Amino acid sequence: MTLRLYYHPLSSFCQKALIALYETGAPFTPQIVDLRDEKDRAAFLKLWPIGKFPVLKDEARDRLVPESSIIIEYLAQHYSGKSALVPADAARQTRLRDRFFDLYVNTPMQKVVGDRMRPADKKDPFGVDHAREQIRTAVGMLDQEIGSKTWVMGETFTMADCAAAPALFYANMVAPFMDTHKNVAAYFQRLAKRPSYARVQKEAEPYLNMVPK
Ligand SMILES: N[C@@H](CCC(=O)N[C@@H](CS)C(=O)NCC(=O)O)C(=O)O
Repeated sequence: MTLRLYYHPLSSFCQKALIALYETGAPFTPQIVDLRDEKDRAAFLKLWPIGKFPVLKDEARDRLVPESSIIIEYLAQHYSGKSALVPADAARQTRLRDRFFDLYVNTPMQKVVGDRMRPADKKDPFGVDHAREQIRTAVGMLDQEIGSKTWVMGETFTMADCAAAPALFYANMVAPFMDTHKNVAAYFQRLAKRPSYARVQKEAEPYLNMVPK
């Protein structure tokens, strides 16, 4: 096994990379990192001092690949199998939509959840309101766009869908949209049935009670 994924099953950005790994069918060794565990944390920081996962290690090519989108680009280049995670004829549009979900859904969702873990005197209600507003804007845009499509880029499941699935799942917890945005709700139902994401969700289930309410 040449690939090793450093990750946590609950993390939305790790789930994004995991979906891509399951889509490609590339064999890999999953290595759970518990950032609350001092030893795990220190070992992970030694590997990638930024301290954010997912990180992929490719022993065969002697490469360390951080950042979920870069991991997916790497898989698309070297381990794509039958999947077209970044289709050559629509690469820029795919990347734009991947950025869209990371920057305007996933990151603001993290802001809202992260604020729940802050001490009472360190909360940032203004930032949280802004983050929720950003999610609502992004979901509204997606609702207009996704209507006639199966996946974000049309009929092909791409990196953009890998980014969308976990981002939407958690975003719905902090700025619910299932009852108000029917097209996004239908799209999320399709994502939930996609075997790669269904597997990721099943693996995350035992940890879901760790999400701060
Ligand atoms: N831009 C990064 C974001 C990764 C990220 O934010 N990961 C979170 C988990 S979802 C993390 O590592 N959080 C731990 C921390 O910040 O201490 C990517 O796309 O991989």
